[in-house]
Amino acid sequence: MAFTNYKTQEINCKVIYFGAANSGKTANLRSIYTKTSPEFHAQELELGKEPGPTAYFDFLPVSLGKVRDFHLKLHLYTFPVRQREGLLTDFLLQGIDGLIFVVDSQIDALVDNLDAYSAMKSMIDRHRLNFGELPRVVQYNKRDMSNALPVDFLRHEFNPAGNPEHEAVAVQSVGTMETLQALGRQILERLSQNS
Ligand SMILES: Nc1nc2c(ncn2[C@@H]2O[C@H](COP(=O)(O)OP(=O)(O)O)[C@@H](O)[C@H]2O)c(=O)[nH]1
Ligand SMILES: [Mg+2]
Repeated sequence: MAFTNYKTQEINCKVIYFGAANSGKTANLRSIYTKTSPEFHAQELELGKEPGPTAYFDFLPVSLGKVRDFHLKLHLYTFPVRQREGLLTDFLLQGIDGLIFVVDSQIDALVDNLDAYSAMKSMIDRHRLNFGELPRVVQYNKRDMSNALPVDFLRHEFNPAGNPEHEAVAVQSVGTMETLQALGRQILERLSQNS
């Protein structure tokens, strides 16, 4: 749940990147880190040094700028998909304000994507979060790969509800900021409806 600190005039929101192992979640955070100017970095971060599966989770706090008189801070986490229950899952899912599902567009990754998508939905159900109401964005990543499936096909599988979506090449920082901004907009709309 978004946390507003009136003293420091900050709205803090929690955002989770879901997706199959190797879909590019850490690559998204790296890209966001390089795209946000240093003065907006709430603190230095230590993202996994090696590419590949993330053992625990990545965390990156970023500021998306000012909304009215408040600074919007997004706390970005990547969700290690092998982790499906337990304390870490509870901690990560508690109080989330929005989610980004990262699809690896490659044909060979389809089964892993489908598996991650259904795992995400059932985790959200188990934590009694309403999947239909959570601000969310679907990202079709790795669009640079020659074996990428057509977006129409991926949309049918991973975005049947027609939520905001973006194509991306996370390692080239293409589409990563747009994905996050699309989510930020939905989170703000939600906050203004509830206030
Ligand atoms: N070609 C290409 N490779 C990517 C892209 N995004 C991520 N990768 C690579 O895919 C691998 C897994 O990415 P990573 O961010 O570690 O995946 P995670 O397990 O979801 O955190 C790494 O080797 C990345 O360099 C992309 O858009 N295009
Ligand atoms: Mg990772």
